[in-house]
Order: sequence, then structure tokens, then C-alpha cells
Amino acid sequence: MLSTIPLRLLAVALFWVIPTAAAAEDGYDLWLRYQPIETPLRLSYAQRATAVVQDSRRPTLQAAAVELRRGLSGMLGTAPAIGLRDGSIILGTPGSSRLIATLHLPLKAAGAEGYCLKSARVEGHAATVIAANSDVGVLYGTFAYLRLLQTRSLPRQLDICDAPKIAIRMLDHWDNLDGTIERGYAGASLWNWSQLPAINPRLIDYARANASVGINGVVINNPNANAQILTQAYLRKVASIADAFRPYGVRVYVSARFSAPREIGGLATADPLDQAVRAWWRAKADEIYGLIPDFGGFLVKANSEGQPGPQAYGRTHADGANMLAEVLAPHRGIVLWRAFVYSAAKEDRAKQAYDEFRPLDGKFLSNVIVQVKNGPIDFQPREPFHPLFGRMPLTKVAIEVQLTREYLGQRSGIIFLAQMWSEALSADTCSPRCGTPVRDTIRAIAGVSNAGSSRNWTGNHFDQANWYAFGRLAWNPAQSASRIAEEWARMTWGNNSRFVRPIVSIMLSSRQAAVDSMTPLGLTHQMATDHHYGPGPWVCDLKETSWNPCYYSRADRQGIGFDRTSTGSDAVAQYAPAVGRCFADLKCVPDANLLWFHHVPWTYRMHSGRSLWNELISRYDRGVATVEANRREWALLRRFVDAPCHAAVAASLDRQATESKWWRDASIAYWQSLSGLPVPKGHSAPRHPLSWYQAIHFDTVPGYLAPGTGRQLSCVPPQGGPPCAL
Ligand code: GCW
Repeated sequence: MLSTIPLRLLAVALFWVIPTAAAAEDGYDLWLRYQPIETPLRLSYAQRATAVVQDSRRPTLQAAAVELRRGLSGMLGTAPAIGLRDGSIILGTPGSSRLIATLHLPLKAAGAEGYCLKSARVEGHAATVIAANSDVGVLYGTFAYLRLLQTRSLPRQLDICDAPKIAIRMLDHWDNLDGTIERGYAGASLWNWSQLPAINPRLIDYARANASVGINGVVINNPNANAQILTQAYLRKVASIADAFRPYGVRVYVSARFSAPREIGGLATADPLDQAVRAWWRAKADEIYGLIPDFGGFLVKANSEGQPGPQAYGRTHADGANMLAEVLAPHRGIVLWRAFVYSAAKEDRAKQAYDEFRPLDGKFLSNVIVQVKNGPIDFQPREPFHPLFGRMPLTKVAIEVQLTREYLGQRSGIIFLAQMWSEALSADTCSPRCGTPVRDTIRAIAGVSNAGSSRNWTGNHFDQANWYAFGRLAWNPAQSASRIAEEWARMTWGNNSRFVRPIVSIMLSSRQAAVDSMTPLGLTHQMATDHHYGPGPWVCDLKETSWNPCYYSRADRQGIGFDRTSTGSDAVAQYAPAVGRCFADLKCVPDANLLWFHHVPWTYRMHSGRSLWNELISRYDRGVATVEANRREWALLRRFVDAPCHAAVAASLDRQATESKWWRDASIAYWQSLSGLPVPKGHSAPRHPLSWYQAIHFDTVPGYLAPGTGRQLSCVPPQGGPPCAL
């Protein structure tokens, strides 16, 4: 058959196929696809990557060499040889490699986990060296080298040293022991407890993916923790995960339930100052380290949303955290103690974590890290940075962000989160002085994972970008979101600029579009109850006041917004004076945070000259228009993407477009019912009356299926309403 096709035609066909359409792609390989490089660049790179030199049997160095071979074979089309010659790549540390030791490289800049990539003459041969002070540094350097090839940016002469800016870079899984994932939108848990300790090869690929972006820790289970994870039977399984991850530099941590001594230890109390309780935890720590010598430590959610904690015994968060820190310290383990606390009794939820934790500054042991969400409420599309950053100078602090898009459309469409995280990381705390961004005040960074059992890991293909971006920002929190987006697009989809450019621009517009179409101008927490999918600004009857969207909007006939200035809750006073002063001042506060800090009349005059009412509606429309534009743009990119993958993303963008209109219309209909104002000229009225939107009812949605309740998905949309096919 082939012989009947004129050769000339075949050549033309191949010309179009190779550089444009990706090979059949199901997303499993993430950004580590290592697709063939186009000629002539392939030939030029191949000359500089003829062989791999790595003789050590140490597992991490072997993993690095295997990855390098895999990457080079895929991209260059031939497997590299072994041994020194022109074009060799030499991997190792001065301790593992005689050749590297003789080069006397200045590896100081690589620090404990970084690497240097250098072109060098080695025993008369032109070679490339991937060198580091530690084995994991070599592994990170290998991925960095491969990234240069993947993004077609390998310089002729290599001379790069890089090291992570934040020491602890971890993913937090909200995985339950029954296989469900709280706020998970990508299938079931990665950990198959009935199969463990047998290791599914998927877990190795998970560790590789994390190592490729420098993630060096994973919390295995939900901070709404089940104490069973601390039983011997589960710990053995956790140990097998730790064994599998170890070569990739990924340490394992566990969420510990504070009441475990009572629940699985047979004690009558979990009081952190009780000697028997302390002894129980000490023995537990010893048992864990017997199984997992490099166990990372415990993550704890205490006295928060019904989780047990030291306050039940009249003790403080510091008493609780220090008790655990003491038993972990001899093993060099750490405690990540979450500052996500609020209670019904008090008024402004945004103030509560600061009020509880700031007085404890200086009271935590040195192996405790207080883990603070990026904003003061809860992973909203936009929040100002959390006031605890920079304000606990005597305490180690971690920032926690959410990769899984609980409040940001969950599984729908494209929302690239790097800008949101950069915004928080680069916010100026003015503590101790102005010019001190959040990123300079933290010791660790944690991201709530969005990976699950879905073949493509994250369910939605573009959510892989959020995993990638998290790792890259954790490595260097000053890196620009656009550079990260471009890297990801090139590594994942290919380097054709006619494709990369529009993809990056879709990604970069997506987060602001989400803010605009859901909660513009500093509005927050307007999502439907419990599952947080879709709009629910009218909800006002939940018994926990601060779960009500109306609590956050404070909207009435006259105006909208939460007064957090001195005439209101005075949350502004929790920031350094220079920051708080600006937030409190209507002339200084950015539009983006206006309604977070101020209650203003609907007629309030914005910087744009428009009334708040008109501005609000313009923002919703801007959001909807951007989502629409992104959907159209994606449709034009069909020929660059494998068909099933293109179709899946297109369907997801369709849904996002429907949802953004739903958000826009439902929100405007509700605000209108309060303000009584007409929709300004040039903007359309909501398609349905408010009652239509209020009748939309999702009983449960993925990520919010209460384990063991047997509740099935149900959805009651009016005709033409938002999609039920979640
Ligand atoms: O964002 C909220 C989520 C809860 C979560 C909690 C937390 C793990 O709605 O599902 O529980 O935050 O961060 O502890």
C-alpha cells in the first residue's frame, strides 16, 4: 500500500505530521514526554549528548542516569552510549565521580540541593557535566538539563548553577484512607491501601514528576485525619511508599490526628501535657522512624473545623505542636502545624488565625513550622496575603496554596494558578521593613495536591500546569508566571511558536477571568454551600455564620463589601502599618481588593470613573468574554493537538463558558434584587429571574462525597441550566 503513495507526497505528509501533531497522547507522561526534537537542532544537540557517564550504584544517581537516558533516547532518537568520549554527559558529585572530583568545580553555589551544569574539557574530551554536592542535586540538575533540550534552549557553552530558594517544598494530599480525596477532582487516591506495600509503577512516575520540579516532600493523607494511619498496619504501607520515593528525594509525611492516643492508643486523654500521652507519641515516633528512617514528620490540623486539638484540654497550639516536635526532634523530623483556624463565636473570620497565632510567636520549638494559607479566608480566587506573613518573626512559617481548584471551577476549563501564587509570594509584608516580600519570610511551601488516579493525573489536562508551576515556584518563588507557563507549554505540547504563544496567553488570562466572572473587585466566598461548585451569593441561613456568602458580601440596598477598616472589623490593623494604611485608604487600596476591605455604596465612584455598580457588571462581562475568547482560541489550535486530547479540553472549556455565564447571571440577578439598579446600557440582563438560579441544586459533587454516606451524585438544574454531567 505504502509503495503506491508517491514518495513526494509522503515526504510532504511527514513534514506536516512530525513538527506539528503530537503522538497519541493521554496525558500520562505529563511534561516529561521527551518527544523527538526536529532536525537540524536534533543533530546539533546529539553531538553534545553522545554518551552518559555515571558509575555509582547509589539509587538517586542511578535514577538520574536512567532519566537522562530516557530523555535523550526520546528526544534524540538514539540511546546514548556509555563511557567518556566527545559529547559525553558526566553526572555525579565530587564524592561519587572521580572525573567530577578532578574538575574541582566551584559547587558552593549549588548548596545542599542545587546543581551546576557546565561545559568542560574532561581528559581531553568536550563534555557536559551535571554536578552537585548531593545526589538529589544531581537528579535535579539532570531534569534541568533535559528541560533545556525540551524547551530548545540548550546553550553552546553551558555554565549554570541553580539552587532552591525554599528548603521544604511539599505537596499535601487530602486523601482519605477509603480512597476518596477531599476536594479531589481527578479520580481516587493514588494510594491503593489494599494493594500496598506492593508498589504500583505509577507511584514511581509520581515521584519522578515531583523530582523533575524539585518537590521534596509529600503528606500522604488528609489533615482531616484518620488516626488509623498511625497504626502499625498502615505505617508499613506508608514505609513502602517512602522506600519507593526515596531515590527521587521525596520524603514522606503523615497528617496526624491529635486525638490518636485516645483513638488508637487506648488512653483516656490526648492532653499534650499528660505524661502518658507524651510517652505514647514518643513511642509512636520511634516506631515510625524504625520503619522510615527519613520520615519527614507530622502535619496537624488542630482545633479547626471539628478536628481535635490541644484547646480541648485548655492548652495552646504551641503546647500541642511542641509536644509532637519534641518526640520528632531526635529523629530530625518536623511538625507542620496549620494556622487555618476560625470559630463561630467570633466575628471577622479573616482575623481569627492572626489573633490566635501571633501571641504565640516565639513559643514554638525550632522544628515546628506554622503553616499559613496564602490568604486569610480560604483559597479564594483572590485574597490579600495573610497578615501572619512577616508578623511572626520568631517562628518558622510555611505558606500553603491549593492546586486542586476547590473554589476555582474545580474540574472545568483552564485556570492557571501561578499568577495567584506569585501575587501572594511577592506581596510586600513591610515586616520588618518595606521591601520584604512574603517569599522572604517563609521556610516551607505546601501545595494541596490535585493528583489522583485519573490516567492524566489531574483529570483536567491543563491542571498539570498547576502542578508544574507549583514546583517551579517552590524552587524559585520569584520566577515569572509567564516563563513557567511557557516552559510547561513547550515541554508538554511542543515548541511550535504558533501553538505555544496562544496557549501561554490563554493560560495567563485565565486566572483574572475566573476572578472577574466569579468574585470581582475583592468579593469572596460567594460559592454554593459545602461543595463550593457554582454561585450561591444569596445563601444566608447556615448555622456557622462565616460559611454564609452573605456574611462576606454584606450586600444590602445601599451597598456592598466588608468593612475591615477601623470603622469595621479593623482587620487592616493586623498588617504592618504601611500595608494596613494603604488597604484602609480608599485612594490607595487596589480595585482588586476594594470589597474585601471596604463597604461602599453601589454608586461609589471607581478609579475608572464608573460607578461601582457599572464596574462590577463590566468585570463579570470581562470575565465571561475572556473565557469565551479562550474557548475560541483553543478551537483554532486543533491541528497542533492529538484529537482526543483536543476534544477533552474543548469540552471542558465549553463547560467553563457555561459556568462563567451562570456565575455572571446569577450574581447580577442577586445583586440587582438588593440594589434595585438596572443593568447598565450595553450589558445584557441576566437570562433568568433570580429564583431560577436559586433553584439550581447540586446535592453532592465530586470531591465532596461524604465517605461512607452512600450519597449518590444528584443534580437538579432547571432547563438549560448549568451542566449536570460532572
Ligand atoms: O478549604 C477548606 C476545605 C476543607 C479543608 C479545609 C482545610 C481539609 O473546604 O475541605 O479540609 O479547608 O484546609 O483544612
